[in-house]
Formats: sequence, structure tokens, C-alpha cells
Amino acid sequence: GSVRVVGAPTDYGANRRGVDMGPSAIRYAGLAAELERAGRAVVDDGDVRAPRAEERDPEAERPASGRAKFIRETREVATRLADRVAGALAADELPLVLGGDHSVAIGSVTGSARDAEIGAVWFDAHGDFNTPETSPSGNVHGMPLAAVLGVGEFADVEWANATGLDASNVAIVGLRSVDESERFAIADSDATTFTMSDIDERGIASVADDALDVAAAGTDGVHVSLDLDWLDPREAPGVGTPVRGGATYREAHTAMETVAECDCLRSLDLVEVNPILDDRNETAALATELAASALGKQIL
Ligand code: DIR
Ligand code: MN
Ligand code: MN
Ligand code: MN
Repeated sequence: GSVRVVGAPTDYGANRRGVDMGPSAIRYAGLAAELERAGRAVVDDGDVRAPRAEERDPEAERPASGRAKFIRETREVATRLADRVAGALAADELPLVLGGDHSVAIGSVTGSARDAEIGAVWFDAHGDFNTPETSPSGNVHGMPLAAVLGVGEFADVEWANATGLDASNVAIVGLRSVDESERFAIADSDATTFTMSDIDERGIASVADDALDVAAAGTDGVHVSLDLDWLDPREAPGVGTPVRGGATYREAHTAMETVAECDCLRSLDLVEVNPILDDRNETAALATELAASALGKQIL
């Protein structure tokens, strides 16, 4: 079916300006043309409305326990985005969500899981397993997996945890920056983790294959959330929280080709592209290429 592009131009989840321009940067890099060359019809659904960070007090309406900046805004956008994603799926289209910071994944996962059982693969340097209580930063972009799985205080946050997503169908690939308390939360969960060391030792083809198997097992399809900071900062400089030692260009393409081969992809995120920090929009261009690989582009 067609690919339906939805932009979610947020930045408050990363408490950093610029990542809200990710959807524009990715479109400008030629996303639609690249996907069409890969043989996919593309419909651009525009952006969901997102509040501007300057208009809000970051601490407003934070939960009683701990810190989660801009939680009300996160909820608004997640709710709007979930409706768009679920609408695309109902029309037999594949939703492609352009962030924005990674907090938008709460909306994409929620929408993708609305009428189905899903699994998820998170390609990310980070675990995204913090909760308002454990987060050192208070930034919700470090929390979306914990949120959709109902970890810790998120157990009471119904707008985020109503996905039915089971941690045994979640795989995180490319980990290399995990906060102390996040480490325990990940270990306590049934999520499967593949660190950069696992990729070094086993190779990305085998790791990506295993990750997709974990996510797809017994489900109707897989949500793939691609945080561009999964890649090495030399390949993807335009991200807010770069971490050395990430995936190479070839590893990233191989992983996305494995996604295409799985024939299990239900929805896809491209998040954390920040054109202000980028080098001539190369990270957005890379995001575009990787999306094409995940959606079936082949060399021959
Ligand atoms: C850090 C950064 N662990 C935090 N997280 C990021 O603020 O919770 N996730 N950048 O992608
Ligand atoms: Mn992330
Ligand atoms: Mn469900
Ligand atoms: Mn990350």
C-alpha cells in the first residue's frame, strides 16, 4: 500500500530547539521522491499541530512524582498523532512519522497498536526507558519506551500506556548510553536488548534479524522507531544527544533492509533529526535513504 507521511514537529521532549524542524528537513531532503524511486506511492498528510515551547512553562503540570517537562504538550501531540497513525492504518496505508523529538513515539506506538497487537524495534543509542522519577534530565524523549510499556509511574498514565504492547515483543538495538536507574528498569523488563558490542561481535544482519523476530512473534506487525542518534555522529551529526561509537552507514542500511525483508513492518518513525546541529542537511538525507531501504528499496 501507500506510505502516509505525518510530521510531528516537537522539540520540548528534548528541551532543545531545532528538532522541531526535523519534518521540514527530511521533506526538503527529498523523502517523497526517494520513496517513489523505491516503488512506493506516497501521500503527505502534513504535520500534527504542536505547541511552541516558548509559550509554556516546562514545569507546568508535571506529575507529582518526579520530573517530566512539558508533559501536557507531550500528551496533546501524542493523542493527535495516534489518531493520524491509526487512520492511515485503517486506510491500508503505512504510517511514516517524522519527528520531532522521540517523545512523539508515544503517539505513533499508541496509534499503531489501536486495532492490533504489535511489537516494536527501537534503533537507538539510548534505552528511552526513563520515567519521570528516574530521569536525570526530565526530558520525555528519554522516556517513550517506558511510557508505552507502563513502566514505573507510567503504570497510571493511561494516555501513554494503553498500547497493550508487551515488553517481550520489544527489542532495543544499538544501546551505548544508558542512565544508571534506567539500566535496572531495562533489566527488570522483558525487553530484549542488543548493545553496540553485540553488533560488533555478531554483525548487524544477525542482530537485526533477531530483533525483528522478537518483535514480530505472535503479533500483527512491528513498529520500527529509528532514532538517528543510533548512527555514529560522524554519519549523523544532526542530533541533539550524539554518542560516539554508533552504527555505520552500511550497518544502518543493512538493518533497514532486514526490516524490509521481514515483511512485518506496520509503522515507522524517523526521529531526532535536528537541522540546526546538522552539516548541510546530511542527517535528514540519511534518514530519507534509510526509510527507503526499510520500505523496500534495493540496489538492483
Ligand atoms: C537521556 C537521553 N537518557 C535522558 N536520552 C535520549 O535524558 O533520559 N534518548 N537522548 O534518545
Ligand atoms: Mn530515542
Ligand atoms: Mn493492541
Ligand atoms: Mn537516542
